[in-house]
Amino acid sequence: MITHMSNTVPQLSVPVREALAQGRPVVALESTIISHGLPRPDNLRLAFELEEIVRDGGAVPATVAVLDGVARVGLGKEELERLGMEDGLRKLGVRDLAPAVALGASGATTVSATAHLAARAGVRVFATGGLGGVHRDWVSEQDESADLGLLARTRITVVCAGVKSILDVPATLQRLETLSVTVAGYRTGSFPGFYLTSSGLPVDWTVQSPDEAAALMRAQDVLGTDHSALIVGNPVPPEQQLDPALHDRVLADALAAARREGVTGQAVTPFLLAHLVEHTDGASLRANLAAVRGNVALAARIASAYAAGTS
Ligand code: PSU
Ligand code: MN
Repeated sequence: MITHMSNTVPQLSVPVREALAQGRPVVALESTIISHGLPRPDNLRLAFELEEIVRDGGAVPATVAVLDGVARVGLGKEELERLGMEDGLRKLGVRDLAPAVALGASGATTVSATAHLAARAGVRVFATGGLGGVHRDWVSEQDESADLGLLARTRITVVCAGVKSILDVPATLQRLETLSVTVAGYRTGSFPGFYLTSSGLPVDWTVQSPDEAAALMRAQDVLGTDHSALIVGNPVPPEQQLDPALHDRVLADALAAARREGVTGQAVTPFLLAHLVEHTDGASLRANLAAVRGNVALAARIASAYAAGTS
């Protein structure tokens, strides 16, 4: 039962393989947000919609997952449907990839696992909602997402709306500085706040256009700092953000509930996100969807600008 291991790892879909071979732009998309981060049936609808947004932006979508022990970059319709509807899919960080492949498991990939597989396939740009990071109770729990360490050693540009606001955002930005991961705001001098347009914290660099982001990536390539990621923080438009007062109030409840119910490990992030959706009457979901859509559209433009300048 280990025949799948003789396949190329990761397995590329035909459109992704052809686009990469011809130097055309490809955008990687993560799958944890589909399987574990969003409620059904919005999740599956979004999976298809995000691929369409990438195509509209002139790039080829490459949703990443591990299905029946095969690590895949680029999924077909049935595979996307499995991600959106199948019960019992695992949440796979980068350390889970080898066991999932060796043991024939199926799961959605987090930012860390998606970035790893995408970079290995030669995909340069990746879009998600919000990155994982340092959790608020880090001193007692030591809970820091594997996303950060992986981005410190992976050649990929991640377009995101900052890090999830359930986290300790200042500590996360500090960790990114320590890890030497480049962070730039897209047309903003402040780090986006995921559901909120701004986290209230500054970023050192701002890019004003996809061309400027692509120029930054090419500078990483020639300087040899392309062994680590570029994080492009793309804020949700102010009119689509979650009301900041509501956000702060419900988030405090969610954190207290997680503590009370003893939620730990990989379960923490999905628990908090679901709690916010429920207790904001879906307003957090709408802000989350708006952020992801905007990030995917921008990622397609950055991937196109980068491909245009390097071919
Ligand atoms: N952003 C979202 N929803 C999500 C996530 C990010 O809008 O569900 C996922 C990403 O896959 C990210 C993961 O990599 O949460 C982080 O989980 P953890 O904190 O357990 O590392
Ligand atoms: Mn964690």
